[in-house]
Amino acid sequence: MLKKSGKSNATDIKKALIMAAAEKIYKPVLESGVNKRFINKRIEPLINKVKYYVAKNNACEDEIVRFLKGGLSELIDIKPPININKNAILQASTGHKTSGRRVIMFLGLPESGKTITLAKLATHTVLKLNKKLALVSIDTYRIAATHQISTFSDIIGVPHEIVYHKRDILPALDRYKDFDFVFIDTPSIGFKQDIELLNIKQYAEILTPLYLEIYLVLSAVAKLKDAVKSVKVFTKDAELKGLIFTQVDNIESFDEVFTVAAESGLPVAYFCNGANVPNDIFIPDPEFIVNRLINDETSCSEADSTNNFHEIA
Ligand SMILES: Nc1nc2c(ncn2[C@@H]2O[C@H](COP(=O)(O)OP(=O)(O)O)[C@@H](O)[C@H]2O)c(=O)[nH]1
Ligand SMILES: [Mg+2]
Repeated sequence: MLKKSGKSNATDIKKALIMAAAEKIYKPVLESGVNKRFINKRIEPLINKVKYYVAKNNACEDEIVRFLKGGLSELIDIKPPININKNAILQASTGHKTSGRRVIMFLGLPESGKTITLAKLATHTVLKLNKKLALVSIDTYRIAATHQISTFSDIIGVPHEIVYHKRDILPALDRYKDFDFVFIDTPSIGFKQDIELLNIKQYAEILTPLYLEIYLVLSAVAKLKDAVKSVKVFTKDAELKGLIFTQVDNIESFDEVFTVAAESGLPVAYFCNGANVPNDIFIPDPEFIVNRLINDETSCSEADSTNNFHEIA
């Protein structure tokens, strides 16, 4: 057998080192829980491209790492309905106008953080962006829920309505037709509560002509299986605009967040990182999610992510 020259040995070692660096990035993705179909369709082509570049000997480690991170970031779409970042203050004060009233509904499993998220977003919208907003709750299952929404409306000084019957929802919204936003809080629904799911679906259907925007609120601490299932269940009953992940302050790994966002193809609107209203909400950056998924220690912090500006969708 021919002995390898010193030069080709060095090249092989370099290639192996580059592949090891690449593997450090894509391995957590393969192990994140994303399904096989998604891996075959979206992840394998990225890995194959990396292998090709390395085999052709025309890439260095930095380039490969950047390429992979960029490719993974592209799998996450970020689209907040309302820009709550710093620059938004500027937008509001220069009279940036949205086109007509927008109706936004928050759906999700029990305790996923719907009401708290609505409260955070409402506070930013009213106090930071100076928008006219009303709150409507169709969560009439629990007395505490109606109390929660009325107390909160009083705090930020916005009108609110509790709607008990489907026939009352359009007249209620009509009272706020010259408003910029109406946020709708909904009852917590489990997977198996078919009647309640149907009820929400019927509300959504009534509100479809008003270009209802529905966001699914998911707890990042939920089991992956449950999160995937709730996306499935809720997309069956309503057309979702995007996802909001709460409790990201309570997770170490971003496996679930990445998997649910990438696999569903639904845009991520916000991350919530605490129960503090209104501060614990921010618009994440796709790179922030990827860096937390692969545990990159040099990755950007939440603060960096918060500073990244995203246009209003
Ligand atoms: N640590 C943490 N707790 C949160 C977050 N969002 C909501 N919570 C808590 O989760 C619980 C349920 O929130 P709530 O908005 O009432 O949930 P809902 O049933 O979906 O309306 C409350 O105790 C909140 O304080 C978050 O981002 N981080
Ligand atoms: Mg609630």
